[in-house]
Order: sequence, then C-alpha cells, then structure tokens
Amino acid sequence: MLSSITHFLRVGVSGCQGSSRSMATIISGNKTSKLVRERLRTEVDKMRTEVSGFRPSLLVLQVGHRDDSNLYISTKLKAAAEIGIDAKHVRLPRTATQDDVLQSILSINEDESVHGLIVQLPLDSVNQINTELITNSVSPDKDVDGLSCINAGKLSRGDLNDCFIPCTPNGCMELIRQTGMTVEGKHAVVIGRSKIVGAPMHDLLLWKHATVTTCHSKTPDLPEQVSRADILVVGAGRAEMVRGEWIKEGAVVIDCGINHVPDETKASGKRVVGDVHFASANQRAGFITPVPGGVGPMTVAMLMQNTVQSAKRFLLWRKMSQ
Ligand code: NAP
Ligand code: LUD
Repeated sequence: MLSSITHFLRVGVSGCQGSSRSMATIISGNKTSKLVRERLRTEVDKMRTEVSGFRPSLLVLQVGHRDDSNLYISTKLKAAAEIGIDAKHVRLPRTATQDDVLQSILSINEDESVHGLIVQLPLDSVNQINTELITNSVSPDKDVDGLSCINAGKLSRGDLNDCFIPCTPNGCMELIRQTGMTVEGKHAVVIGRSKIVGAPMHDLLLWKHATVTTCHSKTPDLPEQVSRADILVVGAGRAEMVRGEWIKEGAVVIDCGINHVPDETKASGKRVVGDVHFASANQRAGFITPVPGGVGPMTVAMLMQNTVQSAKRFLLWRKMSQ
C-alpha cells in the first residue's frame, strides 16, 4: 500500500488578491499509478529470482476492433511489459459468435500458464452476445477484472481480502487514500451503478465504513444528493454533467468519466473530458482528479496489481499441491 502523498500541487486562484478560496489539490493518477507500477516491478523481479524464470501472465481477450478498446489494451500491454508481466492479446473477429468467445475463455481457463484473463468490454461483434454470460464464464481465480458474479458477490458482502476487486473502483480508492482523508464515517455519493464502476465503488466505500448514497438515471434532484458528499465518485458517462456549484466545499471529487467532445482547436477535432465540469468543480472541491491523467491510469495499474496477486496465489496453490 502506498503511503499518503503529502505534497500536492496547490494552485491559487489566478492572482486574485483577497480571494478567500484557493483551487482544489489535483490528485494525479499518472504519478500514483507510476508508483504502483514501480512497486509491482520490484515484486515481479523478486518472484523471478525466488521461482526461477517465473513470470505472472495476463491474457486480454478482445472481440472486434473498437478504437477506444485498442488504445486501452495497448496501454495495458505496455504497462505489463514494463513490470515484467507476460501479457498476450487475443483478438477474435467481429464475426465471432457467443460460442466462439465461450470456447476461447474455457480453453484459457484450463491453461495453467495464464494467471489473469480479462475480456475487454464492450464486445464488438456483429452477433448477439450476452456480456453477462461471458464475464461469468471467466474462472473466478483468473478473473483479474473482478467482474464475475463470484468476485462481485464476495465484494458486496465485504469479503475484500478473498476476491479480485474491479480495477477502476480499486484505483479510485487508492486515489482517495492519497488525499489522506479517512473514509470511515464520511458521507460518500456515487453516481452510476454499473457492474464495472458504480456498483463495486459503492461496495468498497461501504466496507471502508462510509455511509454511501448511490445515484443513477432515475435519481431525482442529483445536485441535492451531490451537495451532501464528503467524497464524490462519478461514473455516469455524461460529459461535464456535475457542476461545481453542486459540490460541497472541500469535498474529494473522483471523476471516472471518459467522454469525447468536439474541439476544433485540436488536430483530432475532439478532446477528452470527464463527467465533472472541471473548471467549476476545481473552485469548490478540496481534492479533484483530472481527466485525462486521473482514474484511467489507475485502472491499468490495478489490473497489473490483480495479475501479480493472482500469480502469487497460483504459486502458493502449486506449492501446497506438490
Ligand atoms: P454505464 O454502464 O453506461 O453506466 C452509467 C451509469 O450512470 C448508469 O448506472 C446510469 O444509470 C448512470 N447515469 C447515466 N446518466 C445519468 C444521469 N443523468 N444522472 C445520474 N446517473 C446517470 O457506464 P460505465 O461503464 O459505468 O462508465 C461510466 C463512465 O466511466 C464512462 O464515461 C466510461 O467511459 C468511464 N469509465 C472509465 C474508466 C476508467 O478507467 N477511467 C473505466 C470504466 C468506465 P442507470 O443505471 O439508471 O442507467
Ligand atoms: N473492459 C475496461 N472497458 C472499458 N486512460 C478500461 C480504461 C485505460 N473488461 C474491461 O480498461 O477495465 C476494463 N475491463 N476499461 N478502461 C475503460 C473500461 C473495460 C479507460 C481509460 C484508460 C483503461 C486510460 O489509460 C487515459 C487517461 O484517462 O489518462 C487516457 C485517456 C484517453 O482516452 O486519452
């Protein structure tokens, strides 16, 4: 576990003499994820010395070729290579059927040389595929995304040390830890209840003893709910939806959103923004994550952490069964 970073960049309101409020402290996912990756690299080096030549291994299964998935997968493969994790990328064509995907997963489940298996979402197939069936067919002890119902069920019951915790919410917890704020006893508000972000985030905050309110598309008066949050985590997929005026002074604001908005000043014609309106939120929050450079890199770092953890469990299991 990382110790709390005490030195944050505190930027004053642009030269306004007499202004009562400075801007929020930026919680850098780039910096925090780098520390995690360095620690993992040391751990993997140690494993390789202790068990000659052994390396943790990860397999990323992709169906189709969405541009965003391609980018996220290449980031994951690069991080793995730097840490010393043996990562493989298997891509099935867009014509793959549900049975094709299931067969691939079942054969990887059987392969002892693979310690972690993720199926990158969303599935990009011309055929109807039941995503829930696919994530649930990954063996729970290789499910380093933590998306199978076994791992999700353990997390929802508070068995945090006996499951793989989904990478994005786990990364958010690490970023909250960096602020030095205690979670216990605080009021946390989560916007979104998806299996990959909102629901596990709710569980993690709850079992770290926050009182949690989880909001979704049918929640009336979102600004009122947000105004109560000491800790706010947003994963709604709505560009800049949360406005600074909604936020309690001094709150910790974690923005999971990745949205592309048109921007003619960019060569690509677009830019990435979060679900929080950063400029206004920056004037109210105590701590805030940027997009990009916030939660995204932590998702990748936590995947690496889960993979190393899975490999350690495999070594222990192999030793016990010898
Ligand atoms: P999702 O499956 O579409 O879920 C979105 C959730 O937000 C749903 O629970 C939905 O409510 C809720 N929601 C939508 N509009 C809302 C509104 N106006 N008010 C309140 N709640 C609303 O999306 P996701 O996969 O969780 O992803 C959420 C965002 O995080 C996206 O921008 C995604 O790109 C990003 N993301 C980032 C990372 C990362 O590593 N940084 C990882 C995963 C996702 P209902 O349940 O009622 O529909
Ligand atoms: N599916 C994920 N689908 C999408 N951002 C990611 C992600 C890296 N099974 C499964 O990897 O955990 C997953 N498991 N996800 N995501 C999103 C989600 C999945 C999102 C962002 C990043 C992975 C990332 O590195 C950078 C940043 O925020 O700074 C760059 C963002 C950019 O687009 O420029």
